[in-house]
Amino acid sequence: ARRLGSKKEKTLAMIKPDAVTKLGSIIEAILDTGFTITKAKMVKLSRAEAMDFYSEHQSKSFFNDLINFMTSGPIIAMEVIGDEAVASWRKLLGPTNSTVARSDSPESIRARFGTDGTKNAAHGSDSIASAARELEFFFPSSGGRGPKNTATFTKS
Ligand code: RTP
Ligand code: MG
Repeated sequence: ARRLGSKKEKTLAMIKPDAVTKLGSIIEAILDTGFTITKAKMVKLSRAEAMDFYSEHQSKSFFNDLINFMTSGPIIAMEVIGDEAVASWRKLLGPTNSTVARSDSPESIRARFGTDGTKNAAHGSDSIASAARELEFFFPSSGGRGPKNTATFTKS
């Protein structure tokens, strides 16, 4: 239910290659938290696409490992809507490093489904501006051919 003073936001939730087989459990966790899933797409990113998506990290020491990991198999991108969805989804994700997540936030997605500091199960946009950029990356408003996205997944 929409509480007074709550802020409806959209964010990008992405299941990374190591956790795609856990799709069902992750969707369950997303819906149990009260989010609505409004779009979903499975894609295998090219190196150029992964480098574009994570361009903010291009100068980091872990960039090449990150790109190798993110192009190692398909990913699932989802548009998720809810109260303060950007921060709230990142809270459900837990700490970036899954080993840290298992000690600090054992119920989190990264604790439950991730492996280490690189293979960490899922991604969440880190700001409203990032969410807008990342949603446009996977779900361009220019549309394209085929049926329009109007279906949603939600728990009443
Ligand atoms: P994400 O963007 O994927 O949601 O993760 P995040 O905000 O929690 O962490 P960020 O600093 O943006 O890092 C992006 C992804 O790069 C990999 N990484 N590896 N080995 C390392 O030191 C290291 N640090 C980050 C992880 O896959 C991380 O999620
Ligand atoms: Mg990040």
